[in-house]
Amino acid sequence: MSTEGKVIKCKAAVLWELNKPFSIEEVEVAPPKAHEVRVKMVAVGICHTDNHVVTGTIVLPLPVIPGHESAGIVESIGEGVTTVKPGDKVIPLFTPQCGKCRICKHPESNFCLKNDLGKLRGTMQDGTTRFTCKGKPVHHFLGISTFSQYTVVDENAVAKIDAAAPLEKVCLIGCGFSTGYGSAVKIAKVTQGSSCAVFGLGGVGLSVIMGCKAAGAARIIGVDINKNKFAKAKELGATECIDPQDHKKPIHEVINEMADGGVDFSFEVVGLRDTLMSALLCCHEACGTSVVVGVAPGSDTLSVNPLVLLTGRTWTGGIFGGYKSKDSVPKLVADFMAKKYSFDALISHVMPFEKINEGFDLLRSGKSIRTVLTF
Ligand code: COD
Ligand code: ZN
Ligand code: ZN
Repeated sequence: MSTEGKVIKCKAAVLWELNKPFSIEEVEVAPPKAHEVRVKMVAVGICHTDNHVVTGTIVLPLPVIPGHESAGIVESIGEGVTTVKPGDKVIPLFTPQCGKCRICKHPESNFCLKNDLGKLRGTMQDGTTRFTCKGKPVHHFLGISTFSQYTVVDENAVAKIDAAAPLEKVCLIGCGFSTGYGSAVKIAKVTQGSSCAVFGLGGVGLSVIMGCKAAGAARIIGVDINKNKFAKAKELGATECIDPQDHKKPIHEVINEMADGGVDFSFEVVGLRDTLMSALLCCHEACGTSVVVGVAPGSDTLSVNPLVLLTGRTWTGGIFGGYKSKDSVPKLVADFMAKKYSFDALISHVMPFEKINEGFDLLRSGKSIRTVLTF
């Protein structure tokens, strides 16, 4: 029996209160309105940014259904949708690409003005919600809320991908892989023979390493306070790994000494004030570039002596690896299908969706890289 045009009742992971486990609840998912798409989820990865919602580091109205790294199949489409149809394999996009705004028309930038990451309204682009639970509206996360068996997304926040793509793997293209890999190849534009330092060796940081390696970096220094992350980092291209706790000197001084005054490119993929500063200072004062990938919690701000930049450093950052999402995601999937890269080293755990709280415990205890939940 077709579900098109009807409310679907299904299971979703709802966060009712900060710092509490998710409750798997029955929710109602409204049909897509005009220019919207309802997607049946097949696989979803757990990214540390979802945990920032649980802890309140990213402040959203509650209750909310998080999740932003996924792949699924179109169940139905609203009026006027032309770029996907029921049955298509798709990846929801946490940074949309409307194609019309100033940013979409800019040749380089990708942070489309239709995004919800800046405002965190917790709604669809029209300001309303499509989920209800126990009679209450439930908020969306970044316009895609993928911790649900079914979700509704705006058409500009979903990309059609190769029908042969394995969804339980390419879901990582929805965030972690693209965010990290693009930070190296597209935002920093890492050069052949260069030196790089990557702070934070989680799913996103390891993807930065994959990007640095693909761009031909000669030296890639991995930095993490959890030594258990070093083996994977080396497998993926780190030439050496260091733990700041093993050094008396500040870690940026250690890296400056190791790399002839500082690395060419550094990446902060932790999201802490201290590591943001260390990453900035460990790149060469005259020719180094430092890329912000992580975000410091809450109101943390950095105070920087302008001399740090006056000498010639570049300090930059970006969302989703700088990729224009709707255009780039099908290409990133095509490159995966052509075996340009593999995600086997990144996916440490696969478990059923119902075990989502176990997946978050693994992330918080540093035991997983990426847990993929299957529906
Ligand atoms: N020094 C070095 N490494 C550290 C330190 C430290 N002081 N503290 C923690 N780490 C390491 C951890 O041991 C871990 O290995 C790694 O940092 C973090 O890895 P994960 O797996 O927990 O996190 P990721 O890779 O899933 O995500 C990291 C982000 C930095 C992207 C995320 O936390 C973040 O800041 N997100 C906000 C930015 C955003 O919204 N981006 C868009 C969607 S991702
Ligand atoms: Zn993410
Ligand atoms: Zn736009």
